[in-house]
Amino acid sequence: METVATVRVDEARRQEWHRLFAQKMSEEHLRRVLAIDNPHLEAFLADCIQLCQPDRVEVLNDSEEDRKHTREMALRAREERPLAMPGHTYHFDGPQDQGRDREVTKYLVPKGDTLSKALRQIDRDEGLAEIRGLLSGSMKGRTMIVRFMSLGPANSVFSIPCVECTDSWYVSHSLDLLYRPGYEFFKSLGRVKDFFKVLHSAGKLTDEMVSAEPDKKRIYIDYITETVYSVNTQYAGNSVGLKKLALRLTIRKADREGWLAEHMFLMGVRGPGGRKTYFAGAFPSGCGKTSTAMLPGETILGDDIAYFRAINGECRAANAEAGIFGIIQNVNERDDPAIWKVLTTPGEVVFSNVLVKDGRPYWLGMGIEIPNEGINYSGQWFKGKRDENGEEILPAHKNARYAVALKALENCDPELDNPHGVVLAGIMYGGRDRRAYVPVQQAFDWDHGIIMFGAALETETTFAILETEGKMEINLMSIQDFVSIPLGRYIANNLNFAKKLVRPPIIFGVNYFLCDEKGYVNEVRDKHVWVKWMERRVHGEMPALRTPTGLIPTFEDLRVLFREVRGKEYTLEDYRRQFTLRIPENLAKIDRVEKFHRENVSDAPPRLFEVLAEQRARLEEARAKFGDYIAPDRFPPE
Ligand code: SPV
Ligand code: MN
Repeated sequence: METVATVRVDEARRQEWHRLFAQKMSEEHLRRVLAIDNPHLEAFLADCIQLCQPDRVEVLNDSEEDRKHTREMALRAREERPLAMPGHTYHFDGPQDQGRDREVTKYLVPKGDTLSKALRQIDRDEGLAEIRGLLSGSMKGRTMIVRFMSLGPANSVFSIPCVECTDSWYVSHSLDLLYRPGYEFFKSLGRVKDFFKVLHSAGKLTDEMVSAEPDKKRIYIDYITETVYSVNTQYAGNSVGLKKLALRLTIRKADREGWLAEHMFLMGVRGPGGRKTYFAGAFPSGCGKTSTAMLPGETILGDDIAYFRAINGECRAANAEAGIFGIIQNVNERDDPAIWKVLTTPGEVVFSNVLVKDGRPYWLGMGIEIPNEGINYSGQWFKGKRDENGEEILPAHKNARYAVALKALENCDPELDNPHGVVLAGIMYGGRDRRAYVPVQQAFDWDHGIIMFGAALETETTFAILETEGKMEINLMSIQDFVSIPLGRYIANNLNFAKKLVRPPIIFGVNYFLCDEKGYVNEVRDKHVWVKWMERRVHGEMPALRTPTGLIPTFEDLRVLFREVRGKEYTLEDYRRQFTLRIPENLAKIDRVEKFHRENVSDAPPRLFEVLAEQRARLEEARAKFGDYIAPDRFPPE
């Protein structure tokens, strides 16, 4: 089968493609393609056109005029509808298209190549035949929109040029909100071959303008040609190829080139004297990722995907994206003032899968009474409505989202587009762990942090059961779904990265979910205290106590920080409740982590098992001396 990679470019073929483009594009748009002058790009566009057979092709550039055109077309096509607030719109995905779809997202693997068993995959020839069959003629009667974007700031060491062809104006609009424009960037690149390509078609649509054939939804990733194919889906995590689909390609690219692509936020944390220190953080969904990045008074540089490069011995970090596609559930005025403001004042926002009534959007946990009827992704909705399986349909989907540009936020960090990124001082990993890890601790060194907080990152799959072991799921570095290279190799790349750095970022483990018999040992906003402590630690400013699992804050420092940050009196009782070392729970965690890696990560680096064994030995030694539960104030200074 002929695909982009196998096309041999000769001038006669180029002339044929140009004639094809001329049939589908306006003169101005044809000129835009020719101005890039890249036969590899032209081959991709010609392939998309011949395969999907759109009536027209629009090639958009970086201009405000084209952004406006996309917004207008999304409304005209009824993929989005206006809300009462100026600039706000809403979009629905079909009932079976409300999230990333692991089942139908697969790697295309050529014969003779192997990927980790844990990754969903399909033979490349078979998969290409299937998805190209589904895409065949899918844009008849429609417009194909060609978008050029840059992952990472454009014209920088971080940038990855991307082109997405789609028949969805909602997808085009999402690209504008979430990524940096890349048309001029493409023009500056010459005839490069290395760029990411995405071909998306929403497929057949219902009267409500949602994908009508969810059983034919497929999302296939061809790492050989760095191409993503997506069909019969609209949910942005499946259709905006630059998000998690491109992340899978990026992890392979970073592996080849010796840098890291991570599922992390980036934030600036204020310290004494107004200084600002940059942190990255990895948390599985629903574990406090965006709320950490959005802490009031701090700045946000990114909320989902970060690139790290070693440059002159420094770890420099940049956001792959320029916007937020955030979970809206539980966003409320008290806990998330910055995002609340954007969602309730004029400006460009796309809401998806919320409830709409009288031109206003509603979502779960917004802290305001939700109407008893309205429209949502199920159509006309009323309280008590059930789906065909008899399940009650909630007013808004739990995975309802908002898309906004980061620049719309008051707390957006001014370094967002710095082509050199920012110097990263710290990294935090956090899961949902009721039993073992203390709320915050610093790793002894890079390897200890990468293994004990990153590779050992666990999260609870059910919230109900406290006692039972085995309800924890490992989601290493919170990126497991997207790791497109062998998992052990990915861990080894993380371990080795520090060797290129003079002062590697300090690694911390956080746990916002520790419980005792009375419930959570912390309040939601206590995380701000931990973040401030980390900021002080990376500047060597507060002493710590040395426990078998990491370095923890002293009671005295926390008293000061709780007063400063939260205006709260912090007691020795609070401290002991939160920071008592639980030896049996920590040993059980090590057992689970070791079992996971022995069973699932055939190429796990030997260092991983050494670090686990060292921590086990430290815990056993402490137990022999002090018993199973050790109050924090018994540990010595570091
Ligand atoms: C996530 O689920 O981690 C997201 C949203 O950031 S999605 O675009 O669906 O990946
Ligand atoms: Mn994410």
